[in-house]
Amino acid sequence: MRIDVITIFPEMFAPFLELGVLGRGVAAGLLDVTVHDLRDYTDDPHRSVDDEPYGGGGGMLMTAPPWLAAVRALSRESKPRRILLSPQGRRLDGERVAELAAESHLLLLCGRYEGIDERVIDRVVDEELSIGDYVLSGGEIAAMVVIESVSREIPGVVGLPQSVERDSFRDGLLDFPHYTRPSVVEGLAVPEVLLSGHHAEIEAWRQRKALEATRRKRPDLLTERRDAPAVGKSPCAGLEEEK
Ligand code: 4HQ
Repeated sequence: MRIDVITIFPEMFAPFLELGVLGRGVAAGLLDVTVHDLRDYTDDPHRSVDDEPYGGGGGMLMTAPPWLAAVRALSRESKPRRILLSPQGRRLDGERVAELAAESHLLLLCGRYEGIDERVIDRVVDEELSIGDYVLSGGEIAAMVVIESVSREIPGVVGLPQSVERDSFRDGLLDFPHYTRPSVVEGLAVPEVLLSGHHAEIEAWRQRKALEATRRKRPDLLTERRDAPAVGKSPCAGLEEEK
């Protein structure tokens, strides 16, 4: 997968793209991320990218011409899905992440200031995408959230395929609790079943703990599930007595 990013702060992306799971995926050529400086698409000596809003109101806006030039220049060889990070966008979730991972080329637009001239959205943006209902100072962190979550869906980026399958949300449930050595921490012992070597029992325990955690911490995930099992066949059935 190819991902291009347009920003006035390209330096923000360097350690993010070099380190950890993503760094390995990039180094292995599993995804090709290129970060572009919006100012390279200006044509004035000051390389300016902002101006005052028509109608007043204070603050500064990003002007349209550098964005139009940058997006068009980066859409020449292939037709990327062009995404503006914005609180006005549809909210990102695991389902959208998986859909974006199926694209061959993404172009992420990171705004700053009070936002971007609306005509950029009219002309060269396919969708606005939000990472949550709060306000950031720029789209860069939001773009990193998209890159990191999407990259994990690319085969080979995450070491063991089973760690992707097991993750929270994969089956619509939160993760089960995890334990490693030492076996006792401040008087708290590891649940016995995990030391038993009974793989079927361990699997059943993990499934039950995942359901319990979801019901307790994120009950909304159980009611929102598209594949929500019919009443009676619910995976939560029988949990009530345990409490
Ligand atoms: N932004 N999800 C960039 C966000 C945001 C979000 C506010 C986008 C500022 C300039 N982006 N502008 N939430 O808060 O994606």
